Amino acid sequence: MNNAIPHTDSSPFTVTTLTATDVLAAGQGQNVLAAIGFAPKAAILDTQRPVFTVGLPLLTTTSYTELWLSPTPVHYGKHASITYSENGTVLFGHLLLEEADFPDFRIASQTAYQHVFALLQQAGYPCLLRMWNYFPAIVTPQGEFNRYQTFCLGRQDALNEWGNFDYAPPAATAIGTQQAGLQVYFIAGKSAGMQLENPRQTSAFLYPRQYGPVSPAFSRATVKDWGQGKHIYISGTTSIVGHETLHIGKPLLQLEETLRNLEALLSHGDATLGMPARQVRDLTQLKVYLHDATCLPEIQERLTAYLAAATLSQPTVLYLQGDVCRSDLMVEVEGIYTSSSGNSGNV
Ligand code: 3EB
Repeated sequence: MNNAIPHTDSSPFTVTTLTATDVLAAGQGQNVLAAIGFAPKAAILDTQRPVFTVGLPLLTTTSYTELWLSPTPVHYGKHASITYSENGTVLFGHLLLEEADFPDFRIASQTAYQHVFALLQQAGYPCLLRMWNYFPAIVTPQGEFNRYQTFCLGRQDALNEWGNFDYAPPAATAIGTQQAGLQVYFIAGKSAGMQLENPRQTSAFLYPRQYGPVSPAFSRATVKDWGQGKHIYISGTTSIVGHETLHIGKPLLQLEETLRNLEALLSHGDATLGMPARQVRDLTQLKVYLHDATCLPEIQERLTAYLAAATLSQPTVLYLQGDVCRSDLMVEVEGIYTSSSGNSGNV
């Protein structure tokens, strides 16, 4: 945990993790792109800036804040349901919708993404780089489909409407919460990132129809070259090989398959695009989502041992309780690489 953020390259932001409890006060006097707390309840903490909590229980610490800082001054704005920040190079946006305000969940999802696409076009940041999506009862059936599939339908409706929009599927997370509200946050740039897929996994946008009426519109990772320094944004990665879930009912084996997927993705990325991080242990931060908190000890022990071989620094690891988008998956891991954010260790 570190408060002083050295900016040693020209990338437009760094992500630092703090154990600070006061999310609103975090980053005072600095150029804050976003401050994200992880807490039992999702909330907008500042109506003028993307300062908010994600409603997922922390499993190994009582407080955790991600501070997204810019080396240059930040401007703030609002568009429809979105509160955003931008520094001329990157835009960060956040929205939290009440489902009860919409006729159904498909329309809530469509509306969220309409707001996102409209903002990006208006603000001049046409290229989505990374998305996070959180909403309750993710695998619960509702009518013909489950709610993750319904979410994908609504997102696709918005994409179809913005058909001439410059869209390459960004890396994305979709995780189930235990509370009301569709929460979405994202980053976008003025020029595109590079889309990276995993040779061990079917691209999600090519998934066969058995997983839902439309394919999920995301890629396994976005690699963004900001000029001097590259960032890596890795989607939630889980125990899927090809398009099939492996190791059903065995969380530890699912973690190991997930790590194989992450390593394969990073080495494929290095061979094809050149990567600033070639192994999982080189990443800046990992987020581990567990469906069932009772498997935390075995998962944490295995992942800690896996990362222990790192010589210089290790990723910060955040353990959260959240539901994966298939009911047979117990664990999901996402990763990010940003330069010199000065953090290390487990929380
Ligand atoms: C989304 O936006 C991302 O089906 O393999 C994350 C990670 C997601 C893995 C998968 C799906 C998968 O729809 C959801």
